[in-house]
Amino acid sequence: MYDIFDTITAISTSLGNAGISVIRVSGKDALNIAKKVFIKKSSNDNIFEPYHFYYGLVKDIESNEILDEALLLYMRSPKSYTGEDVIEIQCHGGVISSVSVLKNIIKAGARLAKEGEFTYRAFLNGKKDLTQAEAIESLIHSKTKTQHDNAFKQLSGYYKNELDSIFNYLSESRLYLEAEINFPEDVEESFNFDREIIFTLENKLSKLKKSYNDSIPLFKGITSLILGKPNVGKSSFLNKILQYERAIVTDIPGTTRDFIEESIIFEGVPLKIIDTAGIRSTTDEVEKIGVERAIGFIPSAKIIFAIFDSSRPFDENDCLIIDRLKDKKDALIFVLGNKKDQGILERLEKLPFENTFYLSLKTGEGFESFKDVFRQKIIDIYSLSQKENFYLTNERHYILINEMLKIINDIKDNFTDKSALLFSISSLLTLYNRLLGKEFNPDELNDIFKKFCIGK
Ligand SMILES: Nc1nc2c(ncn2[C@@H]2O[C@H](COP(=O)(O)OP(=O)(O)OP(=O)(O)O)[C@@H](O)[C@H]2O)c(=O)[nH]1
Ligand SMILES: [Mg+2]
Repeated sequence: MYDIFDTITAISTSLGNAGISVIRVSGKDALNIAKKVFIKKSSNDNIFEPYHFYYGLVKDIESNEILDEALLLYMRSPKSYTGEDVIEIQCHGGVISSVSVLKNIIKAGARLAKEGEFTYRAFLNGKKDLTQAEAIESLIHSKTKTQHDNAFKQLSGYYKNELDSIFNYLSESRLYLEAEINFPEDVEESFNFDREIIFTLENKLSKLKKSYNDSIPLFKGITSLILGKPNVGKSSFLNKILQYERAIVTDIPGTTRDFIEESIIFEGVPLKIIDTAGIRSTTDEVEKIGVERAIGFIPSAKIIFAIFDSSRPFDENDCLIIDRLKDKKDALIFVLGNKKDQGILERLEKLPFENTFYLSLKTGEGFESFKDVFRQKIIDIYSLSQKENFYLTNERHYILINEMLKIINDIKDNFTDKSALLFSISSLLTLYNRLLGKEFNPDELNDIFKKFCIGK
């Protein structure tokens, strides 16, 4: 694993054209390095008070060349992100400034940090438990508000806040039970274990376990299918959502023959959206496979955009699609009558579906009001507006919580056998400690932090 005694440095902002860039230095030499590379403008001394910003120049420690104008902030151990002495230098953005400042800091004695190494140190120094350290990665990579809010809850110590008091009780219980079993003659009163605690714990963990399944669409994308007969505007719809010409659009029915899958955040909602071949009976072998594939997606779809050309009368292909969808209750179905610019001949209201819209993908008419309803429906169905929801999203947490639930099942069968109870409680405590990283194996830690980027 990483060497924890070196002083490490990295550019912590993303490298590119930006106003400023922040270079972080952490470790016992951080302050010394600051003194070597930075000249204060306000005075000739090189005293840096913690938690003060200093304006000055960064100079090359060998040539004395001025590399950039910058601000420097010193955070003294243990009150810093990593728990060590930390220096942050804010220099100009752009590759040249930040890289030259970084190289200079390395010349002054720091080593380039590895992936997630700042957060790794924060974890080792007790600044964050392991679930909080993991939350940093989720927070940085969140693409929707829900993902962000959830990561933030985890970062704020969700697991500890929810579970610590229960595990403190279990930890105490372990001591009492050990005493009772090992030194029965010294224990006057038999320990009365509070069974309710186990049921409360089971309740909380079951909720977390369930939230993992609920989180999959919201974090990995809701499977969304675009269906319709040929030429109704399915690929036009895909392109409109993606905001670029992803799929070929022509007036030849049967243009799309295979399916096209894309991931997109649409109206703040992550979708795995699939455009399909137009559904019709056909003798063309290739098109037939395309149609079968389109139909094959229906069972797993959670959102369906059923597209019709409402400027023409429905035909048997439209009816076939309506028939396929009318009993599908586990998906949110949007019925879109496209080509409104050519008039409305066929009324969608008579169909057995709730959400119907007329629009024109050509002129854009009707698309905004469809988007408004889409957003509202998704918020309702996936409880996105409920701030108190927490989703377990991490597979490592999921595995540990499942193991805990298995042990709880054993305990529930046998509260009276004190040795068995002690054994189960000890196992629960071990699992909890692994969740928070109070107990860990180095390989597992390695796997967690190597997924981070440099600078975090
Ligand atoms: N007038 C009008 N034409 C449209 C509209 N939307 C799409 N079109 C046209 O309809 C034709 C078919 O559009 P596509 O998006 O390729 O339709 P599709 O459903 O993907 O067709 P297949 O891939 O063949 O199944 C193209 O010529 C589009 O330009 C609309 O709102 N109004
Ligand atoms: Mg198409």
